[in-house]
Amino acid sequence: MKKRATLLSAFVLFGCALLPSSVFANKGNTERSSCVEFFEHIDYGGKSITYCNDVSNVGNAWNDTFSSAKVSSGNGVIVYEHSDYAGDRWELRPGNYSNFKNQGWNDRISSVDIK
Ligand SMILES: [Ca+2]
Ligand SMILES: [Ca+2]
Repeated sequence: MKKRATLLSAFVLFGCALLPSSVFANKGNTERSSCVEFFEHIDYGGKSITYCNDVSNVGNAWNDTFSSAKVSSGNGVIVYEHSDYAGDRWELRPGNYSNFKNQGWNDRISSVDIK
């Protein structure tokens, strides 16, 4: 346990040295948060928008439009079917998601919880 804690501390210090403090500010802790870039169409097509903080409502312009996404390294994100983190949820780990139809999530996302 002691070794694990030491390694974690080293990682956190290393991460803080490399990244601006604002990356950590949204959750008020030292965990590393992901950012997510959503795209209007599958295969990263159309318009895109990037979120690095929670969004309780993506707004009329983006509601039920996202069809693909890229999630940066970190703790991942959880997307919700409705605004205010309601309805069905889907956790996206860091990585690329080229077609939400594969997961039954095409044109459904209305809010986003950055982990
Ligand atoms: Ca779409
Ligand atoms: Ca929705």
